[in-house]
Formats: sequence, structure tokens, C-alpha cells
Amino acid sequence: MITLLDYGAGNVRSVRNAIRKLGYEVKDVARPEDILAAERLVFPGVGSYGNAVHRLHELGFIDPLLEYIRADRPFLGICVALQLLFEGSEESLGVTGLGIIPGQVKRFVTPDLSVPQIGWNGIVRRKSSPLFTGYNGEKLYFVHSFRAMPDDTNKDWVLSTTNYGEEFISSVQKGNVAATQFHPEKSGEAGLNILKNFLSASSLQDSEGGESGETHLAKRVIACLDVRTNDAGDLVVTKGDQYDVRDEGEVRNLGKPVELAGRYFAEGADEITFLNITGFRDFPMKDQPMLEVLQRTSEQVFVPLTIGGGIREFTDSEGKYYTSLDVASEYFRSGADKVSIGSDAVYTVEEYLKTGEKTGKSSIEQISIVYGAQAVVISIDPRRVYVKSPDETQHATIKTAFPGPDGEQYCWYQCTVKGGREGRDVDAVQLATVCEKLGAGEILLNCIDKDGTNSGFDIELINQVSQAVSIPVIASSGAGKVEHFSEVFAKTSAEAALAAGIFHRQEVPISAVKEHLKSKNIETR
Ligand code: 1PR
Repeated sequence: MITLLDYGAGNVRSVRNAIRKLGYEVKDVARPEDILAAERLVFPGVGSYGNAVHRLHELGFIDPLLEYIRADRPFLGICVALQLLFEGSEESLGVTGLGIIPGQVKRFVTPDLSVPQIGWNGIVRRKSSPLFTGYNGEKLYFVHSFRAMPDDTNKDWVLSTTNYGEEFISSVQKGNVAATQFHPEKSGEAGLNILKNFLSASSLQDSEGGESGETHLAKRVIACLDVRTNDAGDLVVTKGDQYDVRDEGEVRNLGKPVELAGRYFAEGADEITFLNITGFRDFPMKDQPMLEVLQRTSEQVFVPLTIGGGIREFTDSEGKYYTSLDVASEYFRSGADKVSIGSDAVYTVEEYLKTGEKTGKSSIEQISIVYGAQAVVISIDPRRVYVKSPDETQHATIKTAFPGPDGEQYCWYQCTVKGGREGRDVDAVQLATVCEKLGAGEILLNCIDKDGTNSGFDIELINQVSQAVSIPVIASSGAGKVEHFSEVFAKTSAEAALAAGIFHRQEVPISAVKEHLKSKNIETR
């Protein structure tokens, strides 16, 4: 029996699912006494540092947690829970952490790299530990903006380090108390194995005998499933051609969402994204099948899951009002790690551009404050607008190597809403930069002109947007062959590349993309 400390601030469903998948039962901490009664305690920290400390105080968990840890009883903290073991964090100044390990957690200082660090990175084991039995150097999944650094005061705790511009602590252990900055429950088989070692080892004692070296963040390959209900009422994975998903009047049906996601996990996808493409007109909370898709997928898929479509405020037919935070929370509870916001981000940016002021009320701000920036992805659906000269528009233009139909040498990228149906007076750079200011943690950059064409990513668009922001950019739309992936990583600073059609139609297996990237010396998982 494993005891889980869930203070109700995010997706701990995946930790729960991973423990169950490994054959253990989960008991939740309901009262402070449950902590001291635990045989083995798993503590997945989610949300911001300050919010976590606040919740632990509110629930009366701080003292029993300190007593449990000081008694050297089996403890595994994950992500923010590792950071909570330290004295405090720059993320929430003035908030006191558990103070078990000396030192402060600080924000990454990596001017050339995106923050948050999102993705698969290695670890260098600085000590031996039963947690690493069977571990063969695989990369593990990280998602964080803050990190603890190794120094003389904490060196007896450092179990592994990782490099991301600087060397930071990726796991700690002393005796039976351990914590990881990475997410074992989201790190595929390698992560599940580390979790299993914690759950099953008779003794967790760490010992001398570390290694040296450096690690590198991998470029991610993401499989995207556009999901909608077809005319027969079934929820299907579909795929558009420049966003037109109908073929001879029928919605294209490329398979069942849960099964396809399972296949992509087995084939080595680094992440899976579901886009509920009619979410802009249907209310997703009523769309229970979509929530069920997430619930069932998260039982068998142990890499990050993103869900988009319909993340916005809503009043239902009975007059009940839901904030966008309510909608997102429902998705997180069902197993999503990130939500992706499309149309609503465009409306938010339009409002922001009128005043230049944050309201604190937008879906981006609300969700980011509670779940963290890394949980908020902005899905941009831009389309090229050609102009003869940059003076013709106030939008950010580029000189393009692919002139327009009348020989136009310049273009800008117009944002659209409602699945590309309606263009707005906002360009992709404005959208990305304002959303970053409002607290978004990642950009999913589609391109309507390229979608479904198999002609390669729009390198010009990806460069224009990724140079304007410091958060990670996912390149999307147009992948047709493995070379398109190496091209996008060689010519842009995109951190991930997403594809749909070629994976669904089994034209290019994910493993072939990975092998090709490796042959080009591009770091992969
Ligand atoms: O506006 O917040 O409700 O979100 C709706 C979401 O649904 C947006 O993220 C939007 O991109 C997506 N969407 C809406 N309509 C469509 C459509 O296709 N008719 N799908 C659509 C967009 C784009 C990509 C696609 C890549 C790769 N799909 O995600 O997977 O272009 O395709 P490829 O590799 O086959 O070229 P809201």
C-alpha cells in the first residue's frame, strides 16, 4: 500500500496511474495522521512553490511531513516536492520551505535557452542508489523553470545532476528520503522503473560511487491527434488538408483516439497532443467523451499529454457559468499535463493590445497562476498574408524566399480563430509575445498553408516567432518525411516538432524520425 500526498493542485492522476500500473494500491492522505501512518509516501508536488506551502499549512501537513522525513522513513518527492525540501524559492519570495536541505531554489539563468526547461534530458549519477537498479542512462522528462544548484552545503544530498545551460540538481537522496526534479511517471518505461525501485526496494540506502559527465536536452517529437465527432456521432481522430477535414463531404476517420495514442507511446512519441478541433463551438465540459479519452489514455500512456480545444469561459444552457480555469481543471483532473489555448488566446491578445495592461482575468493568466506557466500552451493557427512592401501593413513582415501569387516578396502571418475559419487583426509575433507576457509556457506553432501538405515545416514562420520569445516553440504543420524534422531543428531553434498525417497514415514511423535525427547528430530521447 502506497500513500499519496495530493493537495489538489494539478494532475497527480498520472502518478496514481503509474503506481497502480506497477501493481500497488494507492491510499490518499486525507488527514495529517495519515502521513505518519504511511509505509511509503509519494509526494508529487504541483503548482507554484508558494501555493504548495500554503496548501500544506492549510491542511496541517507540514509538521507530520517534517516528522516523517526526519525519521528517515521511505519518501519520494517529485518536481516541486524536491524543491520544497530546500529552505525557500525565488518563485515565491518570503515563503519558507521544509528546510530539510540547505539552500534556495532559483530560476534558471540560461540566456540562450528557453525557460521553462521542457523535455527529455539525461542525469549524471553522483552516488549509487537502489533507485537506479536497471537504469541504463535513458533520458527522463523534466518540466520546470526553477532549480536547485549543487554546492558544498548540500553535497551529501545530491544524487544526480543534469545540465541545462548550468548544472543543477536533478535528484536528491539521503537514506530513505529521495526526490526527483524529473517526472518518473512521465518518463516512459525508464521512469516507471525508477518508481518501481522506490516502491519495491527493501532498503533504499544510497552509497558512494558516482559518475561524471554532462547531459543534453533532447529535441522532442510529438504526435498530434485532431479529434472531433463525425456525422455518425463517434469521436474519431481526423486530419485536415489546410484545416479542411472533410473528404467527399464526410469527416475523415483515421482511427480511435485512445488506441492511436497507445500506439504512439509504444512507438516512442515524446509527447502526445489531443486537439478537440470543434471545441470552439461545443462546450467541452459537456463533451464527456473527450474527458474519457484523457482518462483512459493516461492509464496506459506515460509521457506528457496536452489537450486543446474549447479552453475558455462558458455559460451553459442552464445559465451555469464556468471560468476557463474550471474547464482546464477538469482536463487536468482527467489526466492532462498541459492545456492548449487557441481562439481564446487571440481574443485575449486583442484586448491586451488595446490597453497594454494585464487584467489578471484571461484564461492564460488564471491557469498559469494556479498550474504554472509550463501547463499553458498557446496553439497558433496562422495563415500567410502577402504584401508587396512592409509599408502596406503594420504587422511584423518577413522577406520571404517563397513569393506570393503576384510575385509579392513580403508576408506576415495572420492569426485565425475557430479552426482557421476567421482571420483577425493580430499577427503571430504579437500573439506569441503577448501570451508569453501573460504567463504562457510554450507555443504550438501551426501553419494553415502547410497543414497536411507534406511539404515541410514553414521555416520562415518558425524563425520569426521563435526569435521573438524565450519560451519553447513547437514546430507544427507540413511534415512529410524524416528530413523535414532534421531541417526544422537545423534551421530554427524550435525545441519540438509535431506531426499528424504521416503518423496516422503510417507513412513514417516515429522510430524512423528518431533514427534519422540521431544520424544527423541531433539529440533525441
Ligand atoms: O480555438 O482553443 O478551441 O482550439 C481549437 C484547436 O483545434 C486549435 O489548437 C486548432 O489548431 C485546432 N484545430 C481547429 N480546427 C482544426 C482543423 O484542422 N480543422 N486542427 C484544427 C489543427 C493543426 C495541427 C496539425 C498539424 C500537423 N490541427 O495540430 O496536427 O498541422 O499536421 P500535419 O503533420 O498533418 O501537417 P480552440
